[in-house]
Amino acid sequence: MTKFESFPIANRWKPADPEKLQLYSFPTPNGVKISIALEELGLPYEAHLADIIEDDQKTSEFLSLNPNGKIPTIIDPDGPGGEPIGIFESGAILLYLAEKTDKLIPADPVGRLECIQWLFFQMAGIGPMFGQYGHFYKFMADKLKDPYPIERYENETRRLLGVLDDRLTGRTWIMDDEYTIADIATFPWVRTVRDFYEAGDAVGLDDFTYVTAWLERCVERPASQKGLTIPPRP
Ligand SMILES: N[C@@H](CCC(=O)N[C@@H](CS)C(=O)NCC(=O)O)C(=O)O
Repeated sequence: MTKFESFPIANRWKPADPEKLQLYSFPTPNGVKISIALEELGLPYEAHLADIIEDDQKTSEFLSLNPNGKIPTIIDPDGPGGEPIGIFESGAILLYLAEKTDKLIPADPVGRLECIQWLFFQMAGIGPMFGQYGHFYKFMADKLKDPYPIERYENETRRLLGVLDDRLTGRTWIMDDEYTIADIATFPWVRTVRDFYEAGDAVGLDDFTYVTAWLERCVERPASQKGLTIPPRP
């Protein structure tokens, strides 16, 4: 049995090198978390474009790996016990990669938990709230009869930026001097508010001076520069 025989997704997006980790993604804030982490770690991988504009993520092959029908997903041919493993949910993938390599996560148990806590803060707070904000602010503003959805998510986005700003006060990275999966999970979403939703002024991003300085530090890392464009848009 080949390593990928039990993964229908690999029939649609065929691995060129079955020894490499396979990433199925699109360059959105959730997708680039994984390419950025893989670039930081220097793990060999192949990136396949699952085009969410074309609904690739709703095909039976994609759903066989992620029943939730969303990018990103991975297959690591060298999973636990040397067996291949498929994983979905960007936070779970980041944690898996950090634990597999013992990198991008603090080694001490308390720091590790603190890092996981901030990872979950992104997954449960920043990602869903910023995402809803962008939906209403960028894509639905013309159609809304009521200002409530934009107000609600704008206020929540601002509040969450305040929490992040407090955390980053006097710190280089979310986990002090250690760059971790918590930073990698979070900065693409802040960048999206500024650059894709073009909502920096609306949320008062410049008032969050620790966040904006940290965002620049994150973005200018060579792994970020590369990972932010993987896989390339069609
Ligand atoms: N909680 C999920 C969210 C994934 C997600 O929302 N992915 C979006 C792109 S950023 C997607 O696949 N959208 C297409 C769709 O919903 O059909 C994760 O972090 O992996």
